[in-house]
Amino acid sequence: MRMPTRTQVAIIGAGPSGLLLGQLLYKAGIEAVILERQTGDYVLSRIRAGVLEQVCIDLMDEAGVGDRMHREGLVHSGFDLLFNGERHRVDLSRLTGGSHVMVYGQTELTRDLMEARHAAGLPTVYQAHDVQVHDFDTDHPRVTYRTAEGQLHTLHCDFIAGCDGFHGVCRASVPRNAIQEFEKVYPFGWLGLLSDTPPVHDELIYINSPRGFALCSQRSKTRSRYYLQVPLTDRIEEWTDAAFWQELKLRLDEEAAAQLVTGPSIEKSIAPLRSFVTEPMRFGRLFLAGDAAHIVPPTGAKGLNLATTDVKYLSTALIEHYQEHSNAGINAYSARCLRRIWKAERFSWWFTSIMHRFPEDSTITAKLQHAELDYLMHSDAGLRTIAENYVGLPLDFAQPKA
Ligand code: RFL
Ligand code: PHB
Repeated sequence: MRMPTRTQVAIIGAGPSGLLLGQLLYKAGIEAVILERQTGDYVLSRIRAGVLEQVCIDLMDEAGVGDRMHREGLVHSGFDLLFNGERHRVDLSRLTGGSHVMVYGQTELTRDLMEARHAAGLPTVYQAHDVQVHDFDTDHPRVTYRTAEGQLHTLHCDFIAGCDGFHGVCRASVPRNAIQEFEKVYPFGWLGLLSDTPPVHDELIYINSPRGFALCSQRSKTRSRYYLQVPLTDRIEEWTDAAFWQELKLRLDEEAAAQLVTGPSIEKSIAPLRSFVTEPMRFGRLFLAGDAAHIVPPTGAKGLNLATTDVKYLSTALIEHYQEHSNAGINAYSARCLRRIWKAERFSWWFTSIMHRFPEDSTITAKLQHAELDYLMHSDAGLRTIAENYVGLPLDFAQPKA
């Protein structure tokens, strides 16, 4: 491939944020080049999110890549909460006037976006090493990188989109006095296991058990995804499949434990839990989007969904810039995103706090968690507050009128 030397938007990172941005810009006739550190296969091997909000579903449609998601994704109109030995259903559809979520793996969503980009012949440089962003505080930003063969290239552009995840280079390139970071690291992680076994239940089950949190999720009618809260000191090599299944059974109710089908793992990994927000999210002509700007603990299933709404605000702003010669969206980008992000951060932190065991917990804490959950499950206002946050707040929620 001939390496492009100039584009309108240089996108760093080919995860869901970068690929979706590329696709929305392409639909609007705006050029972009994506630079990705890893290979495409490596990006697809990372097992992450599984639950899409309506806003994310709509964006996949807007990007023209929603067909397979609608065919193969599973519409879920509720989920179960298990605590104090009892299971309770949160009826998302009833509580939100008909909304639902879609179970469709991040891997599949990423594959659909990658294939659409490839089919349209749009430029993506995989294995772009040593990416560096320059001069984003001027009107002439540029990005330098080395190809897999070691050649140094420069890409000139109008804007840089930092879609390069939590460990990316874009946020790290911002002068320390221009950025504020807010962070909370939780004293446990999630051990995840993927297996080709039928899910234990047709909806997700979130579990607060005396042995710690667990989650029964799924990718399809034949593929399950389970998680266990584990101490941060646990090492993945120490968790055999047999040990995982045994521990999961101990955290389930009797009915679910009796129905659990076990099998060999396809993937197993431990993820730390963190709440993290960067303010602001725009620095001259550099924008941060997705995990590059914020992290939520996965309990609320919000990370990928937030990433896609950042991308919606960013693509709208860039389209306004090019088509209407207005910088209003660009100037409002950071505040718009952050207003939504903090609400998802709050929900994810709160849901994490009432569902997990914390090392410092005393015996009263579990009792208080059960009382809160019991209250929520028996109050329509309580159920509604969980449901409307879980299905995702509308894009214009609490946003100032344009
Ligand atoms: P990504 O997916 O991390 O992609 C960033 C890309 O940038 C590349 N990159 C670079 N490229 C060039 N040069 C550099 N210097 C670079 N540095 C990095 C990386 O290789 C990568 O390809 O960020 P993005 O696109 O913002 O997407 C965010 C989502 O991946 C993330 O928020 C979700 O996975 C979070 N998440 C969930 N979100 C949901 O909405 N619903 C869920 O059910 C859900 N479950 C989860 C989750 C995350 C989890 N883990 C493992 C943290 C479950 C788990 C266990
Ligand atoms: C997942 O299926 O990976 C998943 C589902 C719901 C969550 C987190 C992860 O809250």
